[in-house]
Amino acid sequence: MASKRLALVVCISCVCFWLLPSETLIAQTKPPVPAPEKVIIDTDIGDDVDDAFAVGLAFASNEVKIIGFTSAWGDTPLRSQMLDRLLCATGRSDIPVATGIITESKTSFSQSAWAKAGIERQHPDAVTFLLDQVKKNPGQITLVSIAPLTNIGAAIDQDAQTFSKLKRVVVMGGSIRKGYDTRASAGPDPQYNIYSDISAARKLFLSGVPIYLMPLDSTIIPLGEVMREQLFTASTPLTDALTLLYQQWSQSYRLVTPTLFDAVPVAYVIRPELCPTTPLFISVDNKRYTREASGPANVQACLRSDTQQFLQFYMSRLLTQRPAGTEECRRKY
Ligand SMILES: [Ca+2]
Repeated sequence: MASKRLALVVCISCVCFWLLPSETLIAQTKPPVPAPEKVIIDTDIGDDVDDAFAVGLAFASNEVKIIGFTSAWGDTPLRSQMLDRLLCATGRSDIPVATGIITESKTSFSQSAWAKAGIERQHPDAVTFLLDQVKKNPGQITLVSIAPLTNIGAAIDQDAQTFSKLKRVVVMGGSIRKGYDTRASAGPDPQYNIYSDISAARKLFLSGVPIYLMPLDSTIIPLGEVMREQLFTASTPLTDALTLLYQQWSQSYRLVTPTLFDAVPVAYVIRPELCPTTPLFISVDNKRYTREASGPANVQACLRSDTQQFLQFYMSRLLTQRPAGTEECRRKY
């Protein structure tokens, strides 16, 4: 009996010995998984609802590692409070939130009721946070800008050399050949994120940092009723939050169909083929337009996107994610 057991052990050892090299070989031949892209998201979340939909896409995507949020424009402390609540609800309270420069804003903070139900606390300064993170990760950080550019202009003023060590800035902003009215004959318009702080926008365009621009030309992507219903009945902590934010936005702005402007730059970071870019030289004129001019390219601009492809990608991400907050978080809110 003992000799049979010994024979079995020897046999298993032999099998393991012969399996080991092939498993090692498989491990060696697997394509390496690229490291997640380090991103900071500068957002005016709470006014239009597309920022929340954009943040949702980032949460649902392993290709990005969010190393922080900076709140931008208007009531930035309340935006930080809103981000805290959203992070808690989705189990992402590990992500730092920093508060940007408070400005006057004529835009309604449509989701303020949801934001105010969050918990007030002190946050670090956004400009300092951004520059500190760039110093710690030179050449590695993608700044996703989905708000007026005030924090970015201030960061350039404070330390242009450090700012230049960003890997790139991916911006929702501008209007090159098309505007808010998407008919080709209507032409471009001054765009909100640019005209709200023209001085800051000019500083960014002159900064020398690689800029990937997602203007109105490629970001007017409506989220129609059928897809909204799919999202709003998915019953995940993220989609539940988006449902309430959508309802507050819809009631405040008297609108039904949101446009996913800000989700496009986030999608671009994850799947650049969704928004192919063209090199252009862009400047901001005195009438607040982003104009093409002759000169060495200072941006890569996405002038056209495929709405159906984008929405297919977006919905597949949002419908398969399952991030959930902790019990402590559920008690807090
Ligand atoms: Ca925004």
